[in-house]
Amino acid sequence: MVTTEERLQWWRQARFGMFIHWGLYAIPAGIWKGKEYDGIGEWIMHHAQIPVKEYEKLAREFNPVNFNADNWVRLADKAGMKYLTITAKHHDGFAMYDSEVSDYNIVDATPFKKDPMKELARACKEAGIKLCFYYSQDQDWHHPDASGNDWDFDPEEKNFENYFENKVKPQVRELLTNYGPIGMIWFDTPISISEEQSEELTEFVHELQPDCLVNGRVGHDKGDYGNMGDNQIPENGGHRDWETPATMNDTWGYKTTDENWKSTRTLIHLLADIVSKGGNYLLNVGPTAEGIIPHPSIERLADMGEWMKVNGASIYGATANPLGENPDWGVITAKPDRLYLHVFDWKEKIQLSELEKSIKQSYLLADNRQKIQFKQKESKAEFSLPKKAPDQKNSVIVVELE
Ligand code: JFZ
Repeated sequence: MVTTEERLQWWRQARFGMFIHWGLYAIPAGIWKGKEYDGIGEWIMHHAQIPVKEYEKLAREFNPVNFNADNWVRLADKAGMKYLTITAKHHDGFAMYDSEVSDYNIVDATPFKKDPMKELARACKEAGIKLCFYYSQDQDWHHPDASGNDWDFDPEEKNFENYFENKVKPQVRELLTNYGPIGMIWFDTPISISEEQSEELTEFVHELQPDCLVNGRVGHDKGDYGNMGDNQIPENGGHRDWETPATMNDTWGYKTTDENWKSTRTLIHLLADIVSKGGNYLLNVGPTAEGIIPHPSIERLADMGEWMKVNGASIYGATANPLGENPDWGVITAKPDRLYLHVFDWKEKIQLSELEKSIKQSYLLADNRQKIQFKQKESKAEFSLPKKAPDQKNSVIVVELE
């Protein structure tokens, strides 16, 4: 019997993963019949109340000839990401993998006719990155018995049990049978699912692949760990492991008009902040209908990878700040007998308090490991920083404790 603690070991070490929202919604990309719709791109069918009969015609146009699994996995790998979670089926009900359960899938319904998840499974295995699947187990706007589509279907007529037994479980079985070891199933938006069904689905995953994690959005506080709201970071982690799913701009699925990209500096600070509170950062990319990851995402991930090369030790396997609240100059991540001071706001002197051990030595984490002078008096210490703030890559200070 594998325990949740055992399942979580790789995940606590990983700390940083890639989220990929990719589906038919990348074709309209936020615009439907000439009208631009606000909000997240993968919700266009809902926002525009597109009838199933109209929306499913998009499948005939979906032909991502520029999709290259090796390129996508290499991007994640070079960014320092250790797991990759991709939408196998989002709320629109379209399966982005070869499903025998429903012909509404990328192999049977599109001119592409190939299974991108097979390619990603191979590429992830070669790169040593965990492949994980996002699966919308409750909302399915293509199915009369699922939640979410009350413009084609009468909510009073829905039989959720039928959807759960005859689409959800068979498709989750396919995902956990046909693609090798899966790191996690990332469920989402539990609305109609009962507590018993959330429990049953969690056990179903664990029976098929005992090492596979189940996220908290399976519903009713079940699953192996909790999920924060989108782009939400808690002040403290709460009662169990947690993860922040986050966007680089303001949408998960590709939108032609969303150019509101967070800077690399912001993304690195968010990563350090999340880890300093004990969480994981699942950072999203939204590929186009042609299979291309937008260039601003590629740029930011490459820069984050450069930072991770120098500072990864302060992230991978690191845990929450043991000294309590983060200071005003940055955040603190920790390992046994070691603190990592992520100095966002470089200044001549910075202070620590609540120390319970003596400091052995302190230095910049960057390759030059430049010594940092400090004075300690009981639980308080003051560090004298080099006047010239190093570039962002070199702004993590190691404090080794006795
Ligand atoms: C859900 C999806 O509806 C969305 O399309 C995307 O896949 C995102 C990652 O997950 O959106 C949510 C779900 C939960 C919350 C917010 C947005 N929440 O708990 O605040």
